[in-house]
Amino acid sequence: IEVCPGQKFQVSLLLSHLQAGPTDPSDVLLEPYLASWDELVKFMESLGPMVGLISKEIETKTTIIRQLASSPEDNPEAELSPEILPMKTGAGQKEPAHIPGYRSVRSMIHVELEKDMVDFQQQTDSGCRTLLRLHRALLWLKLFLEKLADTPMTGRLRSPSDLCREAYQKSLANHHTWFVRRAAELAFIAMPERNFFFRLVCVQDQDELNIVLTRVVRALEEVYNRTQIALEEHGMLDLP
Ligand code: 1Q0
Repeated sequence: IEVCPGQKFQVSLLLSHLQAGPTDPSDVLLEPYLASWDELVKFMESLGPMVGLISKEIETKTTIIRQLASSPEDNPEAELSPEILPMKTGAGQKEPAHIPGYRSVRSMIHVELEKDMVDFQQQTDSGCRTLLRLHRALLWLKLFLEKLADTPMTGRLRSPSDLCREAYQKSLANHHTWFVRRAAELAFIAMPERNFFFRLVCVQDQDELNIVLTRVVRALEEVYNRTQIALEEHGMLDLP
């Protein structure tokens, strides 16, 4: 997969973040997970102000998890065992780059359950319920990219806008209020034509787009499936 110079969103970066996520045993590292979303936000920003609402929403969610991950007072073990923490080098600061409790999806689940931070009855800003929002959006993205990669044997290629709407109705829409579903309609209108995606990922035609997107979808799937299993095992697929 080529690196496109001068473009903000880089599909190669998205792919490498997604591939850096999975870790053993059946877990996903949070830092690359959130970095994948940073890259997707760059894509959204290239679509203009119509979808600004969505990139803001993603940034709000990633910021919540990052703040939890970097607040030492909420993470006693960060202070107990500073020697195992990756340190931000440079200024000689003793500030942890991230906290072990929020290293991965499973470690976050364990830390938050242990500290009774996950509310199964009402809405809070726990990392788990916040991750669940991003996780559901990842399913939408997977469905959308699968459809965009697909090259029908007969008939013409359908517009990304329609594919986007279909993917949304099968996934995220089920979790959104009426108002948010209307807002999503606006985002579908802003979805660019297929040629935009050729340029975005530096390919010439649909066959090449298929190759690139298939790789992204595989990486996405791995991250999605692992997160899904971890959340499911802890009864966290419906956190308010
Ligand atoms: C042009 C892109 C179209 C995107 C289609 C999805 C539309 C979703 C619209 C949602 C508006 C967001 C407003 C807030 C929603 C929240 O209510 C909701 C629940 O949170 P909470 O705290 O109230 O319980 N939040 C979410 O569901 C979070 C995620 C929403 C946004 C998901 C959009 C993901 C976009 C990814 C970038 C697409 C890149 C494709 C490029 C691929 C190139 C190879």
